[in-house]
Amino acid sequence: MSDDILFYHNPQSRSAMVRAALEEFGLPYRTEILDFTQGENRREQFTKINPMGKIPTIVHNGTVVTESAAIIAYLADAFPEKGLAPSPTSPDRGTYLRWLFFTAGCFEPAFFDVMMKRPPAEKRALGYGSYEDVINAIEIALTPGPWILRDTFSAADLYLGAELSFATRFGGPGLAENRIIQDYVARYQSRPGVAKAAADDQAMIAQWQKANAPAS
Ligand SMILES: N[C@@H](CCC(=O)N[C@@H](CS)C(=O)NCC(=O)O)C(=O)O
Repeated sequence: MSDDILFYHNPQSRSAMVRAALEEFGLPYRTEILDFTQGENRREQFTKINPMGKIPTIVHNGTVVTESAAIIAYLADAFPEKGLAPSPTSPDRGTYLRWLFFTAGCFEPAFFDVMMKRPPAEKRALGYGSYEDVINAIEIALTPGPWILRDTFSAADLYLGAELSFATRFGGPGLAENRIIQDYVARYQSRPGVAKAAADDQAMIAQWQKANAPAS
């Protein structure tokens, strides 16, 4: 059993959010790149670790953790000295957990409903509500900011900031003009670890593109 963090990654995927978190935590980790075009995430070697064949996935101390939000929350608890999660008895713990779960359970599906032109979730029947309601709730949570826990940056921001960056990049309706969200995204993206991870991932993507460019 190794206490290294083994990180399954592809820079063109949600695992970029976890790489940003790992860099922001300042944790050493080993990266295993999975090439979707080669079906590497669907090979038995990986599906015996994550039967969903999805990344991000980490293995730490023999435990497999999947789901971006769970991985980020796990790291914050596993490395409390990094100060990125309020303790279980802190009054901030509820707010912290609330927005981690809200981002995964409400923001993501509502965002994909609008992007994939699926009918909006009925308020009562499905657990997450409309895109407009979800965005409104996030705006309230980020006011006055600057972070979910006001002046304290936490792992909840590592996840919400990453999701809102991703959603802005993919053209989530109204996000580019939303001052509250854009100011928050800019603060998230200028965190040193987040910026380093983005630069490293961009460099890896550029290298792949160069390697696969048709010979001229
Ligand atoms: N619920 C997971 C979603 C992970 C996910 O869907 N990852 C995609 C990349 S963004 C993936 O691995 N897709 C490969 C596949 O399904 O074959 C999370 O939040 O981490």
